[in-house]
Amino acid sequence: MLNHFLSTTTTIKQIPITMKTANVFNDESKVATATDAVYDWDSFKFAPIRESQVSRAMTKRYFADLDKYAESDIVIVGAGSSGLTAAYILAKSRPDLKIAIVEANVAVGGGCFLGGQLFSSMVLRKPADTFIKELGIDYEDEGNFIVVKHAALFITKLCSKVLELPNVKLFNATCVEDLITRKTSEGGIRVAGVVTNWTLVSMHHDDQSCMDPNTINSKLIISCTGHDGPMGAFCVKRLVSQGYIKRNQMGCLDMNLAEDSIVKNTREVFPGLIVAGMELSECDSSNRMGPTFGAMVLSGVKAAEEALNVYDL
Ligand code: 48N
Repeated sequence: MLNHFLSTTTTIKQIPITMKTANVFNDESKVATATDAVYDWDSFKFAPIRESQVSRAMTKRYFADLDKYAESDIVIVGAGSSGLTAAYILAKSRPDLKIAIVEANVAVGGGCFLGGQLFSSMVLRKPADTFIKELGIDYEDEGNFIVVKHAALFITKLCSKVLELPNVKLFNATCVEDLITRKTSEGGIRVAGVVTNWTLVSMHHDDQSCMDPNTINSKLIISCTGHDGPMGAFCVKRLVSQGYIKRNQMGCLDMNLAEDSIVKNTREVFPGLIVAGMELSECDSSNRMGPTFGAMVLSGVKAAEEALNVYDL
């Protein structure tokens, strides 16, 4: 590739390069990578395909996943920093569990693609550096806290590690728009799954003819839907609307108080529902912490531990 670039560029200094030439399309034994392949751009052609093959390749797999995860062991609502951390810990420590992640946005990350405002570096207070080390991400050590050079580096590395695990399925651009509940033998109520729809449909139920939802049954929901955004704190707000729990809104910013209480209070807030990350502040009135993410990460770790300790999964 570089050869081609060099051969057509007179201004670039000729860099001596050794390129393994491999006919990347015909000689299977020598399938080169993009950096060492030499493409003959003049006669370049992709292998032929029919559009229906692409459609079937996508839909066959998606519907197989819908079928497989229609009964999940755990559903994690929200693929922000706390939700993805919980998914990583659970899926890695319990490869026997089926874990569905439902994320309303097309993209994962929630508030964690930037460090804060429009600044990209991400601050995590110790001991959250333990998780960054686990992911193998470089950081700068500033004593009581560490700095990852870009928040997107953290969340994309975490997401790729989660999606590489065979027992996880991310349903993105899909929103949890209600909860499945069941009466318990003691006469109470427990959460027993989620009700989902395409996010664009969920956001327009009032201005289009009804499009009914889909469902995922599961033993446990871990809700990490944050405090912000069009559906922030969804599961807490849904239980509040039914009068099952009280609503105590997020408190003002106090970094030290906020991070300690979010991690300490990560727990099952209702039978069948563990809440983690900033959604918790919407039921405990914890302070907000602003642009520091250590509590999100360790809240996700704690939610995973609570799930394994409290539930017979
Ligand atoms: O990043 P968030 O919003 O949530 P957390 O708790 O993982 O991290 C919170 C963190 O980013 C902060 O808020 C920082 C620390 N700031 C604090 C402060 O003081 O301001 O991710 C939540 C995810 C998002 O990706 C949403 O799209 C998604 O949840 N989501 C949903 N997904 C599916 N169904 C829903 N109903 C839903 N609601 C939100």
